[in-house]
Amino acid sequence: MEKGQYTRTEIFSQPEAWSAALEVLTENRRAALDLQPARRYSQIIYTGCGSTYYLALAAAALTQELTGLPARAFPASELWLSPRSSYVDGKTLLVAVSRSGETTETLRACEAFLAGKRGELVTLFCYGGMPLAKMGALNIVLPSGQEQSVAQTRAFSTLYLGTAALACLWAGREDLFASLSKLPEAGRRLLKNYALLAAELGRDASIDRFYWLGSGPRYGQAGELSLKMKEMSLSHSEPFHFMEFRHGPKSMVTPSALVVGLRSSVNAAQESAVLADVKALGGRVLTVGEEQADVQFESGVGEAIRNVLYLPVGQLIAFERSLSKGLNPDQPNNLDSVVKLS
Ligand code: F1P
Repeated sequence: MEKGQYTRTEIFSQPEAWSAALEVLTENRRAALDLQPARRYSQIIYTGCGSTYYLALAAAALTQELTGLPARAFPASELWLSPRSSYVDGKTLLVAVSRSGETTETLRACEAFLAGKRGELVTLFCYGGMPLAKMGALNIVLPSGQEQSVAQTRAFSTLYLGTAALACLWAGREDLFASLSKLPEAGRRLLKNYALLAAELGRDASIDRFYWLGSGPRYGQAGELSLKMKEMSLSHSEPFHFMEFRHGPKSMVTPSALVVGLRSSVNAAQESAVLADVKALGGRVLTVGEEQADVQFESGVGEAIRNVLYLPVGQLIAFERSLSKGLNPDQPNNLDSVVKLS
């Protein structure tokens, strides 16, 4: 087996996985709408572990932005072991996201939530027949996110797209829901146009630290890309909200640092100013965004629903760095594909 064969296939097949997922979400549209979160719940909570916790962060920010309903994200272990510092009173819609559908912490969090009669559960996962698949009032399986690799790439972006679709539906934004169908083509273009740039950066051994900046609905993506860089290439990597970078982490900027800015359009000026500071300190910068960026989407898709496009090139940089260090991104150091506790 060639090192990274699975991960390469999984990264490059994301557009097809997204198309298949959108078909499943369309099939579940009525059931999702019938939950009527804005009318029936005081808050929505998203949860997962590792990658799917970062997914929960991204999904919560987007859901609150679109629906106006309070939405937060917690690691499943927090909901399971520290419910009092997590939940607030009032009927809750819990959305549990898990590639495997059998991560122990996620199952325990869902069991405790249901036992505590806190509200209703929606589950999103990639493998049918797993414990999580039967626990929700609505259970959505996205098999196109299944993958052989331990480090999530296709699973993350496909499950994330599922949460973005739910957010559009729950916000009554059928227009945004419909335009999700433009994302697979935009993803294909990104993977084609920037694979070489990602390879150059991934193979650049003069880079010894990575910072991923993202704010609002993009902070979760920053966290996920940082985790990919750690899991696949064993590199120093950290995510920050854009403006937070000046409050200390900036001290780490050297010519060997690469700062990847997942730049929005709405706050482009402020976010670009942070990246300009990094450059002035001699750090290297890669801007990713819809327009005027090193990695440019030009998707024509509304800002709220194109955050999945920030993922592919960052995943490829981590993938290429892993291979250039002689590692195998299909089987990261110390990791299993599912954390099962006794
Ligand atoms: C969650 C998870 C992954 C991580 C690793 C171990 O799995 O923590 O996020 O990358 O593979 O498992 P799941 O609940 O999403 O299946």
